[in-house]
Amino acid sequence: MLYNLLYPLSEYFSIFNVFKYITFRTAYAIITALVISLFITPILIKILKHLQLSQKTKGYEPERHKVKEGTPTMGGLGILLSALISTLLWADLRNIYIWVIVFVMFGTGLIGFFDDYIKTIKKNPEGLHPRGKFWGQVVVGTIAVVAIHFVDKSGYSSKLAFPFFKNLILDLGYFYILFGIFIIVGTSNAVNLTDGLDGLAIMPTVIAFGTFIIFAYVTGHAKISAYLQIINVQGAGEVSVFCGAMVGAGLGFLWFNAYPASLFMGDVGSLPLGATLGTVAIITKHEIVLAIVGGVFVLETISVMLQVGFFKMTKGKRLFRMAPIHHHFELKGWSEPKIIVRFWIISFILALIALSTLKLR
Ligand code: 57M
Repeated sequence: MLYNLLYPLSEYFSIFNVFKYITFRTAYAIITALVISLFITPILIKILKHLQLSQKTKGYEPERHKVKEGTPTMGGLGILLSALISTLLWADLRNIYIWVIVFVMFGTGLIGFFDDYIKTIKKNPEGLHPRGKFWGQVVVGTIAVVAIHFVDKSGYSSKLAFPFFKNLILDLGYFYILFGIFIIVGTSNAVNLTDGLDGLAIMPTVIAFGTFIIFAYVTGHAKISAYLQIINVQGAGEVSVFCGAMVGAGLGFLWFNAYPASLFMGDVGSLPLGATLGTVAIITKHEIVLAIVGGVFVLETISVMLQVGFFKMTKGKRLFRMAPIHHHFELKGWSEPKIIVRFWIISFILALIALSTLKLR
């Protein structure tokens, strides 16, 4: 909004020229979201505590989780609000990609909200029926992927680029719609599965959005994308501003979610964080690279698939002590902060590997 309001004034006051730069607006989107998040989250904690919006544990979690009962949840509302305000302030509001992302954030946030509502207010620990949740995500994902296809001017919206192979671009045609929905729904659920220890989901999410600040910027930049021999998507650079807002909002949330957490994000946080990350990967044509950047989420999801598959095949035997895999390490006796920080380190290294794909081709 500031771009739309103030940049035209640069004709009279050259200082407003600075609003033209995505780098400047992204930096301030990070700071703005961080400040808002740090300011509103303590208020949110007070309100959630007053309303007693905490979740009952299901009873089968590692023993240590008993002490977490009573911790307020739905802190994701603070992440969404801070990121939204900051994005609306700093992004070019004529950019349709921004509105597609805001739509995904709102749509999946609503699904997460209903899930949390049932868990906390209705005191039903099972939450929304998994099928209802899934189809809700599919509807949001479909609308987003179709909208991105219509906005695209690059001609690459149904195409898939492969990291490390500059000439390998596969045209998926209409199958891209299914693939795109899979990315959005899959990432949304993967972040949700990861959200089982303090700070375990938010920091890898912050690292992933931080990495996508760079991917979005270079993909949207005609010259840099040509130099790096990656797909150029007109308007994708603006997505950096949104990614910056998510980094700031996420760090603000982490302040309170750090071990021992005073607040959990709830599904109202985890579902939109993952879904918007998937949407950003689709817009910036870095869908496969997302699997590297978000490797921790992939690992957590695969651990569940292997555990469930093995359990069914062997009629009751387990591959891990418990899935998702962070519970396995808990039951092995690792302390919670040790698991969390080690997963952060892995995320950071994966982000560096993902960034290296820009040059290694
Ligand atoms: C969310 N939610 C946390 C909090 C958070 C198919 C199956 C693997 C699904 C999976 C599942 O339900 N995952 C989704 C997990 C819960 O956190 C709330 O949920 C929100 C995210 N949706 O924001 O509001 C608990 O996680 C802990 N927590 C923290 N710090 C945080 O910052 O400590 C969360 C955030 C919180 C708190 O204790 O109450 C959750 O774990 O319920 N199911 C599982 O993950 C279950 N695994 C399982 O059943 N494994 C079996 C299967 C695969 C065969 C096995 O291995 O044998 C685990 N669920 C629970 N405990 N509750 C097992 C351990």
